[in-house]
Amino acid sequence: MKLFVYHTPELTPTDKVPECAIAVDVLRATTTMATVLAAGGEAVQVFSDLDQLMQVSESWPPEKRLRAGERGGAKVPGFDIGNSPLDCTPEIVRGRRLFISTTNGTRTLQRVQRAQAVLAAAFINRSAVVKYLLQIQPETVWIVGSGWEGSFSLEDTACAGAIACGILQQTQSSPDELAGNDEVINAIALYSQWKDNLLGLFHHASHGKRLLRLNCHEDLKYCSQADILDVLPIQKEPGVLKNYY
Ligand code: 3SL
Repeated sequence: MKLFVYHTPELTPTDKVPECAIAVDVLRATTTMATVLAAGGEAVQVFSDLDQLMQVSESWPPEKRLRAGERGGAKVPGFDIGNSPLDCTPEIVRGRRLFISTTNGTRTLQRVQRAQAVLAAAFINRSAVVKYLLQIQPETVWIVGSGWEGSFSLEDTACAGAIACGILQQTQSSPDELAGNDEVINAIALYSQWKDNLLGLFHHASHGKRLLRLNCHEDLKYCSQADILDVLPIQKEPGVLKNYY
């Protein structure tokens, strides 16, 4: 297995696709997606365009759908919820499909949707992602951070490092054997420095600060927990993710 880390979707190669692509948006889209599927959501369907989301979800029975819209960290008017994983309780999401559009995370999933396997990862489901990779052993894996509007984000790269460290812990391979690009070594170093204080790392991150300004302290705390959900959002058809387990 060769792992490649890309800090943003814009940095991924355009002339090839990997066997497995992992979209990461720790704050907060992929954390929310994992939470929804763990809470009994039927599926998560992602859109980069808000109007398209409204159009497609219109054909879905209202009691079977939940529309989530976020821009700039805030809920989009007219949507059921924004992008807080804390809103996605079993009472609210069970049996429903989440139609979701966010600033960066849903764009990342769309960018990699032609890969053979497409997963959504965050700290909360890191071990489920590692378990899948060790079981399937894809030859090429891309971990793609969502960043913020084209720029690097600390938390997504740290999560990429957490996935890489999880693989290294359970195999005999060295970082050099696993790494397909320098970004992997960088991600491992970042995660190793902050693994015992992920919440502290989020406080240094520009998007963490943005969410704190929006009073999302509890969201940050929730997103900083590692390995708490045995759930793996995996693409079943373009843009539609369900739980693998
Ligand atoms: O950028 C995104 O996709 C979101 O996760 C951003 S936010 O955390 O909802 O503000």
